[in-house]
Amino acid sequence: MVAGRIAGVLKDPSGAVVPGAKIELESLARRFNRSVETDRQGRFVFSELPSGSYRLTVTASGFDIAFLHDLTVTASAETAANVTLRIAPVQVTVEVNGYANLPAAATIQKVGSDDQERSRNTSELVSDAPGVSLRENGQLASIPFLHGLGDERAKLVVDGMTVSSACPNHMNPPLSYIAPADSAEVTVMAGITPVSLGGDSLGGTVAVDSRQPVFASAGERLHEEGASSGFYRSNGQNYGGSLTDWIAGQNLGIGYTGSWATNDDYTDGSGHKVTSTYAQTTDHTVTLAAQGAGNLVVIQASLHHTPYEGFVNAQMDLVRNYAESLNLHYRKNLDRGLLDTHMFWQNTWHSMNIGHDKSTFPMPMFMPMNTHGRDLGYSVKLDLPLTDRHTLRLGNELHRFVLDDRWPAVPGAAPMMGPNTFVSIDDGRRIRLGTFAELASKWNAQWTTLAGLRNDTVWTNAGPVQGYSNIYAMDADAFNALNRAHSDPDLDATALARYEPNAASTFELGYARKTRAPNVYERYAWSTNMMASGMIGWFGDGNYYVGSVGLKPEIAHTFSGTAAWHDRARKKWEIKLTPYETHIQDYVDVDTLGTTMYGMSTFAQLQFANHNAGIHGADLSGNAVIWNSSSFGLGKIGGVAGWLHGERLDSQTPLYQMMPLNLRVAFDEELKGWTAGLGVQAVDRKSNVDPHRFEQTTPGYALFNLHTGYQRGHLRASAAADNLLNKDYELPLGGVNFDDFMASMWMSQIKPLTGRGRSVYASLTARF
Ligand SMILES: [Cu+2]
Repeated sequence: MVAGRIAGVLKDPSGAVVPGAKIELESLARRFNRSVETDRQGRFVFSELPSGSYRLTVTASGFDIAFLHDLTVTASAETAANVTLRIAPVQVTVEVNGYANLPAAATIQKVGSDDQERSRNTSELVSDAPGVSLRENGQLASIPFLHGLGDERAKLVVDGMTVSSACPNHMNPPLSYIAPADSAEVTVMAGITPVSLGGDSLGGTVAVDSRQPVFASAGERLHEEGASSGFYRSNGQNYGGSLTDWIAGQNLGIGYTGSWATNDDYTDGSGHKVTSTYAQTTDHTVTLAAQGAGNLVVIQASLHHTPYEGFVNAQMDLVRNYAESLNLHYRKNLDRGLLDTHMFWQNTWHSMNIGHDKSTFPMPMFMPMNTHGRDLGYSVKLDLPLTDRHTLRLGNELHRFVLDDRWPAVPGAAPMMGPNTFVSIDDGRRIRLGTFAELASKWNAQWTTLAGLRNDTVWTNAGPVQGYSNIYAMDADAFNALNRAHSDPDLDATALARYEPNAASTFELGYARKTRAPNVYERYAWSTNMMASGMIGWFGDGNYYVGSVGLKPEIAHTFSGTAAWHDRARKKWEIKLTPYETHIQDYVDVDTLGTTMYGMSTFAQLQFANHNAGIHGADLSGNAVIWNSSSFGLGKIGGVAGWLHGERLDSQTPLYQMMPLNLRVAFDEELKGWTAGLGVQAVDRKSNVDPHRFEQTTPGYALFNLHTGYQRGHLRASAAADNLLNKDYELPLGGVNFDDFMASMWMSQIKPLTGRGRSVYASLTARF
């Protein structure tokens, strides 16, 4: 079999050629993405392409984005793809969807410099996707919830790597290891996920990818691109910057991305300073890439250092997190098909104690806690077009996570906190081997299906433990006497059928069975001592958590449908509705061991336990071009609404942290290098609360923001005002303000965490 190619010339409306434009090619049958730049004569070529259907995206500054849909490549032949661009005021960010291998409800977002600048952390890049809500978790990594299932119930993949939180409070989740400045593309699949992109998760998948390497084109000796950027936010004195540079020949490239950001505590809408919301972080990534003869190799080496980060909704703060990682990506275009492999390693040193705000409260409790996590894994995926209609996808992956969690003795604090080291987790292991097969089929112009099966076998274990002293001995002895090794062979299945009766509508129905085995803390957090169990838990609720060695995996059955209507070119308007229903067998919830009162507040000591649960809801999203003319520019409106209800079935009580009805609407205008927008976020009152965790209701609220930007040549300036009206509001997924409770000497009524008051923002970016 000989591969085919696509070649073309890019021109502007006057017929002049356009050099230096970015041409991206995506396969409609598989997850495949390549990009080149047009040469001095406006030419571009993609060679060595497997037969199949492709979509071409053209991005050139000063022009509207152009698409060529459904380019067919056949063996040994050249497909012509000549494109004429349309003048646009500024480069726009597009959201495209509807690939044969992604559900219709999925969104792929190209991250623009505007998105990078305006996101405090990488999780915020996904906050506008349908089905997503964010839980506050420090300043560096909010936690995405997909259809009410978040944290480790959602799969978070960064450049093909899967890493685990090496912390009993999940202060360092996966998305904290990629800075917004390094993020180029975000894929969000809430609910149904193809087995090739899922595994060991229930709620869906968020994949964040950094820039694909761009090599010099035929007429170019060296290709260089880069950017430097700085920003300032008034609320909390948040400022920072980033630098990225990439130099490549036709076969080899090297690049660097670094970013740094710092912030102090923010102030809420009532003028109250919210303590322990400070943070500082630095990221460095060096990338090496090589290509040739249908092969692509990318090696990334990263260092992430967070010297401190406060956690207002936890008893402890992060006092140091240092992680180093290596990621190797190898892709080969086969005569027929595509081989895609990743190998990765990450080493994380994480330390907690009370930080500089909590240490000023009355009776501060110093308590060092050190965790060390090691992630090691690989993935191999093979796409094999069987016939014109069917593509088979096979894959195998391994993720090995090893964790130690030790709390050194505090001098003079025996027997509560000495004389020995408290061993919270000793050599905790979670090893997962996943294997899948998936068949993507395009039966005719109207019908496509996707069917997949996967097995993930998860082995967990942990070594013997000890407490600070003999007062912990009963629990430690009982734990050490247990057989702690588990193996959970879990089966996932996905079936999707899509019907596109015409170019203006899409209907899709899907079913997924998804499983997640318990994490190391859910099984092996062993102490029922109040002080020790108060250190465990990633819920921001102030409660006390104890593990359960016998915990079973969670199994979710999800039925979901999507109906979408759009104009034929998918450029002017779209409206999309996704209702869903999930039944979760053995959802890892809690049983109450006891309750305790401090002053005016009540807390519970809870043990992880399996209970059946159900979540149902719907997402509605839409966007439309309101006007598009040379004198008025481009005006657009977009909105996302989400509603869901989650319930534990035996007690008929609400699940913890279910986002109430919420709506986001944004109006944006672009004219001659200038952009401006107005956004509204409205959230209903949270009245369905989990009684087991003493979750509190939060009132409804609406937040307004304004933003503007101006681009001229290589320079871009932007400014924004968030929470314009300085609304005082409580975060429905923010947990409690534990700092205020500590500051009152554990006497006050604990309250939900309040959100940021008005903040004014400015940034400047130079591209070179
Ligand atoms: Cu931590």
